Amino acid sequence: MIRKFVLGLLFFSLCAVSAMAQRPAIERVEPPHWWIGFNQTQVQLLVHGPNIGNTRVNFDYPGVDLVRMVKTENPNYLFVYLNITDEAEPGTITLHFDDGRRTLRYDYEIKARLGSDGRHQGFDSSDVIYLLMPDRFANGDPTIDNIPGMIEGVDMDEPFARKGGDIQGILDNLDYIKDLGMTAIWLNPIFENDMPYNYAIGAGFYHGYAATDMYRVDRRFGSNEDFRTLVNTSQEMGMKVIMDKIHNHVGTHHWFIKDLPSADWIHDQEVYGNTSFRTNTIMDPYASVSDFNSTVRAWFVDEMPDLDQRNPLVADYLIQNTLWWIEEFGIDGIRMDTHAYPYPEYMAEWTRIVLDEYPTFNIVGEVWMPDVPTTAWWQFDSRISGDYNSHLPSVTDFPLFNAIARGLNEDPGWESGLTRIYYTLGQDFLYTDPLLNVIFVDNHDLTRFADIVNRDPGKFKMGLSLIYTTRGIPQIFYGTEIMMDQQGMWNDPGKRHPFPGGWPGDEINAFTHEGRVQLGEELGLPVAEMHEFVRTLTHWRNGAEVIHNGRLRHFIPEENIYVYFRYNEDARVMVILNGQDETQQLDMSRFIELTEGFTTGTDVSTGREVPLHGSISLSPLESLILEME
Ligand SMILES: [Ca+2]
Ligand SMILES: [Ca+2]
Repeated sequence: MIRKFVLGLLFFSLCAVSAMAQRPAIERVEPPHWWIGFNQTQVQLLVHGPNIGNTRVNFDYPGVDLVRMVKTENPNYLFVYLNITDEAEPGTITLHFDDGRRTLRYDYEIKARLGSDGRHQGFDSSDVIYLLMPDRFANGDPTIDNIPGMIEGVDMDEPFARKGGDIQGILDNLDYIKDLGMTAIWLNPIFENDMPYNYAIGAGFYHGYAATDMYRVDRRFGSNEDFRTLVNTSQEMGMKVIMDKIHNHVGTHHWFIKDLPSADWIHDQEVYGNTSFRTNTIMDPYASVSDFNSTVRAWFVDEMPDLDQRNPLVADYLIQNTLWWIEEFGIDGIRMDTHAYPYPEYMAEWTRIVLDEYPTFNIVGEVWMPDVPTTAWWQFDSRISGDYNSHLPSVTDFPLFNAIARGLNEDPGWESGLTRIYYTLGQDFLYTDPLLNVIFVDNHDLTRFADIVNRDPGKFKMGLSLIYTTRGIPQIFYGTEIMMDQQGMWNDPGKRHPFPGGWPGDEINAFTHEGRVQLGEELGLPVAEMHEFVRTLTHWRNGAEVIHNGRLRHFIPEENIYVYFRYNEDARVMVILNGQDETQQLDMSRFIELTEGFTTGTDVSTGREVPLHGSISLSPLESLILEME
């Protein structure tokens, strides 16, 4: 595929002479507009159109200077760097592109910034994040299921096809998410993904990770204005919005991939192949160069060309694209996809700049690492990353997820069962700030938690109890609150079934209590009870400051019972997880260092009162979250 691009570029240069004669034109300028008042005053305008690279730009606008023009081997590009000083007033810069014979005009708007009041709020351990996949949550506007001129439409029978979920569907159900108590919404990517599909090999791009335009919401989800409405409405309701971004790759049908600015815009797939996914090679002191390249410079999949962020034009483009979305829509946070796959130096610089411009903002990097050291390496100011500082506040806590998924299902032993969770958390000294870890029992890439615990309600509640009460920022994947499972489908679409009730004509509407009761009867699962459990825990946690930032102290599991406390000067919570599928007695005397002076604990979800001294009886797989008095 790369060879084709290179040949294409060669063709351009061979035609350079005749191209000179062709009239330059402007088809696209990115970013579409910019602002006055960033710390980083320079902005790169990517100007694209036939032979625009054969022009020179000039303009006259008080407070704005031309820094430089950069041409690439493709004459259809001109990169114009402006310096927008604080002296500039909002308005329109008329740019003149002159090829020596004629002049093209382009009006470029610079705006005043709106400020961060009620926007750019960041997220932290006081939040509970609801993750949803826009194509799979709810179809609020069937009139945009199929867009003339876009490659793929809706096919409800094909698992890898689009299902028609959209922004209107999310807006229609914000009340539901709010009622659950969620304080933040993380959307899987909303960028245009106008990609050809091949369902036979599972290549469907409903998930949004193969952008074809990084300044436009996919029209099958809605418009950029619809996204603005979603952000504003969510924020007015007290819910933050976290946007999913990808800087490692775009889709093969991205407009700039179809007309590459330069061969070094992306990595050559014929040289580096597809990624090994071995992101440990980034910090492995013994990693070979070829292994590093096979991770960082290789393509994620055939449909996702790997961007070369060492090219400063690419780096500037991506950093500005981020600032544009934050400033334009006022989003509160970013979840950076495949955070470990671009050059780590670039990721650090990107993160530093974003947080420098937006100090109240937060970013979680998807660092899907197998263990605590390789995860902790990625957190800001890490003591174990040598000279490298990622600047990244939040990391995805896959080690804790792995410990939960294994620990709930295996026989207890010296380091297995709930002890696995205990050991994993005991390595928190490696993190700069484990309170900022995003913690979860599943997400869009993982087996549904209902399947992980084989639909066992006790284990299901135990996993949720854990992420709601241990350190970190809990994230709930849409449908987990109704025990949604994969219905025997063991690929990605199985993890992302449409939410029942989100589609016109759905027989069961699980957005309502009646629907959840009905769904539970049909599946033989405590669907409504689980929803109420999640709802109760979320609302309780929102008001429980001791869980947000209190200290954590835990005890060596005995008989597969894991006990820990969250405590501060004002409150104390005791969590007891009975990992055994049998009734057990728990002698409370071992916990006297934290129970002294308290007499009773009241379970948050059931109201059951237990004495904090003597011995208590635990039901099989019982989880207790006790507010201590
Ligand atoms: Ca739709
Ligand atoms: Ca890469």
